[in-house]
Amino acid sequence: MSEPIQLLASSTDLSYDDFVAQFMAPNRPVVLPESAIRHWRARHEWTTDAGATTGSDAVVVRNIDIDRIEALFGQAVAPISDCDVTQTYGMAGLVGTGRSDDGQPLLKEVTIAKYCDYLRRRRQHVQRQSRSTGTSVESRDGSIGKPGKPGDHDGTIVSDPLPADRCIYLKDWHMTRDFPGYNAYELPVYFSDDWLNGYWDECGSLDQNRRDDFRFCYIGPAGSWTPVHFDVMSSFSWSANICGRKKWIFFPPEAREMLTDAAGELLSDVRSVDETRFPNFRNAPRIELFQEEGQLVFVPSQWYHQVINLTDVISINHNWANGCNILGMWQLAKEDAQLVATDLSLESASLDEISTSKQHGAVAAVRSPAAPAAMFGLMAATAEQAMTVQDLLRANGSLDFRAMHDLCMVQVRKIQQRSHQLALLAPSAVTAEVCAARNRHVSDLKTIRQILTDISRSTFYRECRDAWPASIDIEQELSEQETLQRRLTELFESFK
Ligand SMILES: O=C(O)CCC(=O)C(=O)O
Ligand SMILES: [Fe+2]
Repeated sequence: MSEPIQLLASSTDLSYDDFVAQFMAPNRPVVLPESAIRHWRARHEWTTDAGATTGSDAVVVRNIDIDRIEALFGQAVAPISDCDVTQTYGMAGLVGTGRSDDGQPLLKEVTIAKYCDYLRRRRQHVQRQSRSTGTSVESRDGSIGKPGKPGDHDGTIVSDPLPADRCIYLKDWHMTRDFPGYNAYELPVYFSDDWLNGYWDECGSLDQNRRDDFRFCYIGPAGSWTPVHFDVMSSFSWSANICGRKKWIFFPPEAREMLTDAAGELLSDVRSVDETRFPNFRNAPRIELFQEEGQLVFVPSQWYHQVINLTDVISINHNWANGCNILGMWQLAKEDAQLVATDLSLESASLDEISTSKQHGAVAAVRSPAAPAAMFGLMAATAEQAMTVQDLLRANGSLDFRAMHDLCMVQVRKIQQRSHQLALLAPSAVTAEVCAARNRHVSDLKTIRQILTDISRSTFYRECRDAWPASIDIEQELSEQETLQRRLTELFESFK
C-alpha cells in the first residue's frame, strides 16, 4: 500500500459529517494541519523557540521547555518505559502471561520533576556523544533509536537519577486528569463525540475513586519509540505533536497475519524483523508518515502502528470511541471474554499476574489469528466463573460487559437531552446540520440497541446481574429507547 495519508489543508473546512464520511466511517487515517492546535495553551507554554528550522518540509521551530514543564507539573507522576530494550508480546490469550503493555517493559512511575532532570542530562549526553562520534542522534528517516543489543540490559531500571545513557520514554501520563483546571488544549470538533471518555467522566463525577480517562501526554527524547500495536479495546486515537517530529508506520487491520508469528506473537520493531519468524512481513501493506510539529494524526481503529520520535517530542493523545467504532469495540470485548474463559479453563491465574496498563492493550494486540469465534453466550457456566471473566477483562483494561452497558446508557441519556433540545427548535433553525445530527442520533441509538440486546442475551448478564453494583433491567431500557427512537423520527417528520 503506497497511497499516502492525506494532510488536510485546513482543520475546519470539512464539516463534521464529511469528516465522518471520509475518515471515521471508512476507518482511514488522516492528518490535520498545525492550525488545528496553534491556539493551544500547551503549544505556547510547554515549548521554547528552538531557533531553527530543519528544512522546508520539516518544521521544527519549538523545543520542550523542560524548566516550565517541571515548574508546572513537577509533582505529578507518570509511567516510563525503556526504549533500549525490546520485548515481544506474549502469546495470545489473557491469563497469566505477565506481559508488559506494549512490548517495552514499563519500568515504574516517576515524578515529572525526576523525568525533567533526566531529559536535561539526556540532552547533554547526546550532545557529548555526537561531538565525539561526529554523528547526530536524529536522522531524517527514523532509522535512529534502534534498541540496544539484546541482553545488554535487563529492562528494570531502578536507578535514581534515571540514567542519561538510556532512552527513556514517559508515556500514558494522565495530565488532564492530574490538572483538570489547566486546560492545556481544546478538543478538536471532529473528536468531540467521545463515548469512552464521556463514560469515564460520568463515573468520576459519581465517585471520586473512579476518576479515570484515556487522555494522555507523552514526552520522549529523540529515538524513543512505541512498538507495533493497535490501540486498546479497538478504540480510535488521535495524537498531536505539541513540539517535535514523529515517524509513523501504519499497517491496516488486514495485515495482521503478516505481522504475527506462528505462535500468535506480534512483531515489535519494523527496523529489525526476523524474517524466518515473520516470513510474510515483507508483503504487509503499510503506509509511512512523517508527522511534523503541530500536526495531528487520526489513528483508525485496529490499524497497527509503530511510532518513532525523530526529535525530542511532546504529544497529546486520546483514545476514544463513538458510533463508528463502538460495534468493533463490542466485538472485541466479546472475543476477549471468550479468550479469558478459554484461558481460565486451561490455567488458574490470579488477577495480580496480569498487566493492567491501558494505553496499548496487550489483549487486543496479541489476539491469536486462530481465536475462536465469540461464543460468549455459552462459555461461562457458573456465576463465579462469569464474575471472574468480567473481573479479568477489567483488570486487563478491556471493557467488561457492565461497563459497556453503562457506556451505552451514558450516550442514550445524551441523545435524550439532545432530542429535547431538538423539539424546542424553531422551524427556521432546522438546518441541514441539525438534520444530519438527528440522523446520527438515530443510527447511534440503533447501534446501542444492538449491543444492549447482545448483553441482555449473554450468560454474563444472567449470572452477574445480581452482583453488579446497581441493578439494571435491559429489557426495560430497550423499550424506552424504542420510544426515544420513535420520538426522534416524529420530530424529523415535523421538520419537513
Ligand atoms: O507517540 C507514540 O509513541 C505512540 C502514539 C500512539 O500509539 C497512538 O497515539 O495511538
Ligand atoms: Fe497507538
